[in-house]
Amino acid sequence: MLSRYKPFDNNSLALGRIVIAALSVAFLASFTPQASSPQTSPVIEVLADHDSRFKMAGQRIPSITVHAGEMVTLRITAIKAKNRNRDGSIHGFALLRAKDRSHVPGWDFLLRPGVQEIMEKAPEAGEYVVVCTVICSDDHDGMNMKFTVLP
Ligand SMILES: [Cu+2]
Repeated sequence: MLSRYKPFDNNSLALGRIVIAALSVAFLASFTPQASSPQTSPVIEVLADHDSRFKMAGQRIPSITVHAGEMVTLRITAIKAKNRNRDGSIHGFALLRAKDRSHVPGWDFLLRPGVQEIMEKAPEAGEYVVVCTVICSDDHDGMNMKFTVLP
């Protein structure tokens, strides 16, 4: 008889506990820092030039240095050398590991005439080399540059 008039029976007590638990989780979550998004590098300007060379302003020997895992933004200006691919690309920009010349997934871009912006996540720390993947001229084999990824 009495249980009928109890303000909190077992079911509503259990429900109350669940609500309190849920509120606590929400409350604590509001204080938990968000998972940090990857750092973004400053924009790196590269010229893929008509003489089948990569060039960077202010660098006699161009080389790129970034940090592992950061988002790298490249702004590449491509100017046609002697040849172009059937698909219209005039140079390429692919990343190889220096130690075994193996390709780095995601880092293989074909360049069209003009300016293109590319964003890609930096790979693990190490020494890499950028190579052109379009046979852009007789000098194509020399179209490469150093790419260093710091920890
Ligand atoms: Cu090239």
